Amino acid sequence: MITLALSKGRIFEETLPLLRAAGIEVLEDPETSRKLILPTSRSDVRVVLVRATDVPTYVQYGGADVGVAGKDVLLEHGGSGLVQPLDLNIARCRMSVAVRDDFDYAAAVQQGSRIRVATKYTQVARQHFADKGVHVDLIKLYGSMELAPLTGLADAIVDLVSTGSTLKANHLVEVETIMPISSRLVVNQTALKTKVALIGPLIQAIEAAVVP
Ligand code: PRT
Ligand code: MG
Repeated sequence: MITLALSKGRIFEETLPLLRAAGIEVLEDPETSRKLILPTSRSDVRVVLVRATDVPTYVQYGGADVGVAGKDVLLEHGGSGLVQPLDLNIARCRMSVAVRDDFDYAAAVQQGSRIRVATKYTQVARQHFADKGVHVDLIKLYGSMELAPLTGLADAIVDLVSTGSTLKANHLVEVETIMPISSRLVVNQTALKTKVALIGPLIQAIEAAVVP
């Protein structure tokens, strides 16, 4: 049996075609079902639904053998106990620095001011500003980062951007792109060895279906 950890929403939706190409149909719709374990058309494959940020943890400790997680989530998790054989090129976006449209970020950086940055992505943000030699105080948030500059909680945020419409609706502007983000297949290090007969072909079939 292989247990595959997915999160509801964009990762689930965008993983389905890859699974289908590998001959796996998920038999229930997570948006209408209340089940957390979904059967598939293969009796030896099941899907478990977990929060996006919990996918690496499930796979690391063997609660799932395989999972799909965003690079953002994997960088914060650290990746220990995980093998990352494939970039699936799905759920794409970018991680960026954004500020209120009336905040002069370039001037603040040039003056060497300490900038208050709110983010869920403290590891990536710390590294990014250290590399640029920008002095920051990081404030950890778990959601709605866009609100922080509007309320005076922070000068800037580090968040994911895809269309840019969320930033625009909140009078924020992107001032730096930190990195492109997509989702990766992650595999439990031990399961990759002990269940290689099942997991090996699954990785190959998914790899063949990835749209570059
Ligand atoms: O939503 P929930 O709190 O349950 O969990 P989650 O936000 O961790 O999960 P989910 O499903 O929203 O995101 C899963 C993964 O999708 C993330 O880890 C990213 O790798 C990837 N992804 C791709 C995105 C986006 N695009 C994205 N646009 N994740 C989040 N967003 C958010 C962003 O944080 C911002 O609030 O969408 C908003 C910006 O979108 P635009 O289109 O207005 O720019
Ligand atoms: Mg979300």
